[in-house]
Amino acid sequence: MAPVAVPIEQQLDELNLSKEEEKKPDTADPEDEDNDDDDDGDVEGGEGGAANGDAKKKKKKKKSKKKKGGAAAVQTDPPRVGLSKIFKNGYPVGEEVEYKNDTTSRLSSAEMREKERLAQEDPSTTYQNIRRAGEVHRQVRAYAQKNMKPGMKLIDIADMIESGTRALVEESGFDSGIGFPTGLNLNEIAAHYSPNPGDKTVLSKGDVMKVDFGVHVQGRIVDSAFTIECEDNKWSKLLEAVKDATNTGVREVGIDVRLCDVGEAIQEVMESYEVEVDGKVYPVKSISNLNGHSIAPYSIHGGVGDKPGKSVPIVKHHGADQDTTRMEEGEYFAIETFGSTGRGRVIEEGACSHYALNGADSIISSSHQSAKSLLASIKRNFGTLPFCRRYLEHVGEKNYLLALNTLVKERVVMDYPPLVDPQPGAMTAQFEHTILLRPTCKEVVSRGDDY
Ligand code: HZT
Ligand code: MN
Ligand code: MN
Repeated sequence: MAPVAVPIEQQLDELNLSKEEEKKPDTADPEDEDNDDDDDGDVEGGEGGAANGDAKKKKKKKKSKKKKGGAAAVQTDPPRVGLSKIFKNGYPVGEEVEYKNDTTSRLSSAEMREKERLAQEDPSTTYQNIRRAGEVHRQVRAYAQKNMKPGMKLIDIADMIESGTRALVEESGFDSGIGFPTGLNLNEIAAHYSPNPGDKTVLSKGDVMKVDFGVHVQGRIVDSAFTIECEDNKWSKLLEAVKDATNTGVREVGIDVRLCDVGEAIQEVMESYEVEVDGKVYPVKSISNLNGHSIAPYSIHGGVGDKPGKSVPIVKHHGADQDTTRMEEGEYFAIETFGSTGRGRVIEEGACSHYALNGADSIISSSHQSAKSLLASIKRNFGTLPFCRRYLEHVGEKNYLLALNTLVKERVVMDYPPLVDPQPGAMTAQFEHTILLRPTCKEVVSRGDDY
């Protein structure tokens, strides 16, 4: 956007979004049509209905020149304009996809359309929260994709993503914020690596990095991830295989679809690829012990109380291992697949960064005073949302490591260590989308023009 660095305060000023004005939002401008607000059940084409809209952008630009009173705000560089300032009549709709075997034609069913209308009116089921989170994810990752460069510290990449998320989602207590720690997973690390305070790791030429971050609005979490290759293109076939596998998962999922059938379809596509690097040919394997998952309000793994969430396999299971559980209307899912040129199985290895309160059982609190007070802080600041060590520092905790380890030992807090393919030289990739199983169609809320 801006060819030379313009201070954020100046950019906000030019948009008439100085700090005072940010606090008293304009009333909705009925003429302001910069969102695709059509919930009339029509399915948009293959490319994301959300992140495109060039024709409308021109209109938006013209309007934004009118600076006084009800100006349609545009985004700054870096992104710091809260999305409620930009979208006043609803957030962009994700990619709407017809169910694969829609024999009863949910798309045109008056009953299903009425069900959606009612869902939209209820604050607990409205699609506005997840769509707002989805648009934050698209805008933040577009900025990250443009600005991540070799030589940058992972901690600065994480800060870039998290500062953007906090600003665009208008972080506020439990109402909106970061959904879970930013995963920046290099090479053989498939998931759950986030730099801890003081981490000196640098992104280097040739690195393959999985960027996995989350945004929530009223507990509705968008969980979406992509893979980049720093400078090189050696592993582009691996990235292509995993993107294809994830899109296969997105095509297969639906109301009454068995979880095991999604896994089988994903593996078939994933393992139809091989990649040649430096004269060596590697078959691509689906990482057999990683899964997609359901997502419930404030619950990234989809579990609610004692009830576990649903896992979406990415390999075929046999006999008793098959999960014949079916997906249901109204459910949210993270469809994520991981490919590897190594063993195709991950182990837990390395320093832990990701943690979350153990929501399942109500466990007796620690006897140690330091653990008790850390637990109170975790409950107050994160509730059931996952957090990392950097986020503990962000809320002012110091010298928390002993207390944190105590809570993990007592199983009050769960730890999620990095997940690594242990075969030497293994390369891994991931793509992930959040989808919503609406009555009329499925909506890929995180779809963009990038992936
Ligand atoms: C756990 C802790 C976090 C959920 C998947 C995932 C990143 O592997 C059921 C199936 C963040 C997320 C999660 F801090 N995990 N998606 N994106 N990680 S998971 C899981 O633990 S639970 C898969
Ligand atoms: Mn994820
Ligand atoms: Mn996930």
